Amino acid sequence: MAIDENRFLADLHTLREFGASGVGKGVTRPAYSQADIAARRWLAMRMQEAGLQPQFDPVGNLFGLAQGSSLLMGSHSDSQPEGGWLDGALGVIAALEVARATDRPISVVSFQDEEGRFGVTTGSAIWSGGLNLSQADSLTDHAGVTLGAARAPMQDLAQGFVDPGQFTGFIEMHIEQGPSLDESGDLIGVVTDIVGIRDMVITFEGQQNHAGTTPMHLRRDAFQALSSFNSLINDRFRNVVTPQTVWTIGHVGLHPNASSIVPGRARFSMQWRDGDAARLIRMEDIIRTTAQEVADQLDLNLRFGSMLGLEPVAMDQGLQRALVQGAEHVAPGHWRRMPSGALHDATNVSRLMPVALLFAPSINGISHDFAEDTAEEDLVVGLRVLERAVSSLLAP
Ligand code: HGY
Ligand code: MN
Ligand code: MN
Repeated sequence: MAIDENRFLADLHTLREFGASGVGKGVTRPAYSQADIAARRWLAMRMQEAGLQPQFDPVGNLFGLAQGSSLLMGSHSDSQPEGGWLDGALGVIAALEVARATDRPISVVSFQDEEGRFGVTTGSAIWSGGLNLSQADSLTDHAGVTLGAARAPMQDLAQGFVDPGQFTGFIEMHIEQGPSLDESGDLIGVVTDIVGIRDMVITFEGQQNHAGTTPMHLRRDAFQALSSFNSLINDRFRNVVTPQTVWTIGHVGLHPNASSIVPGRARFSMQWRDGDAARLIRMEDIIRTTAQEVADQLDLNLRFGSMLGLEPVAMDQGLQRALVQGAEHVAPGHWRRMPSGALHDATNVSRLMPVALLFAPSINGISHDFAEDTAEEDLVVGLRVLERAVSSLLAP
C-alpha cells in the first residue's frame, strides 16, 4: 500500500476538531481535558483500524502496538492552552499514516502532557523512567489541580505500562516551531540535538497593603521584587549566554492582583534552555543568588519550587542518516541539519533507545499560538521523507 496523502490530511483535520478554539486552526486541548481524552479515544480507534493494538498506560500515553519487535514513531496530541493544530498532532498522524501505508513493523504513540500542564514532557518522562508516577501524581497545574486527580477519568482505559524493550528506536516528526526553515525556504530539518531545559516556580512574599496610604519606602512590594529580579538576571546573563540561549518568565500570579492593593505575593514560572548542560547550571546559580539578593534587599520572603529539567541530547547518527537519505531523495537541496530549541518527547525516549527528529517548516516561525500553521504540501513532503527513511531502515 502507498502513502495516502488525503487520508493523512483528513485525519490531521479531524484531530484538529477536538478542542478547536474557533480562532483560525487553533486548538485548546490540554492534557486530560475532555477534548484531549476524546481525541485519544478517536486515535485509539484509528490505530485499531490500522491493524495496531491500542494500549493506554496509567498516565494516559496511548500506544498503537505492532506485533513483535517494531520501530516506534509518534509524538503527542495534547496542546498548550492556546495551541496550534500541528504541534504534536503532526507526528502522531504522520506515524499512523506510515504505519498503515507500509507493511513494516511500526508502532505508534501519542504521549500525554508533553506540553507540561503538570511539568515538562510529563507523560514520556514517566514512561521512560525519568519521573516516578507516585511523585508525579502530586505535581499541580497553575490552578492547583494535581496530576493524580486529572488522570483519574482515564483510568477505565488504562492498562499497564508498555514494555520499551519491543522497540528498536524512536523517530518523531514535528513542526520546527521556529523561523529557520521558513526563512531559508528549506522544507526539511534533520535534527542533530535537542536543547536542555530547567523549569521552576519562584515566589516572593512581602506585605499586602493599601496602595494610597503606604509610602513607597515602607512597602514590601512583591511585584517590585519580580521587576528588579528580572532586570538583574537579564544583565547578569550577558556574559554567560549565547544567541541560542533562551529564558522566559511566562506565567505570573500577583496576589491579590488588585489595582489599589500593594501586591503581597508574586508567584512566577522561571524557565531557561540551552544546548550546554554547564551553561544551564551557571544560569541556575545566577537565578538563585539574584532572587535571594532581591528578597534580602526588599525584606521579602523567598520560596523556590521544585525544579524540573532535562539535559541536552544528541540524536542517533544512524537514524539521522536514514532521515538525511530520505530528505535528499524527496527534497534534494532543500533540507538542513539543525538543533531543536523546542523540547520533545524524543529527549525522554533517548533514555531507552536510539531516537531521531524530523522537522517540517512553521509559517513565520509561529507556534504555541492559535496562528501556528504549515502549508499542506510541506506536511506531505515531510511525510514522504519519513516514509522513505523508515522504508530504508526496515527494508525486509
Ligand atoms: O515547550 C516546548 O518546547 C514544547 O513545545 N512543549
Ligand atoms: Mn510539541
Ligand atoms: Mn509544544
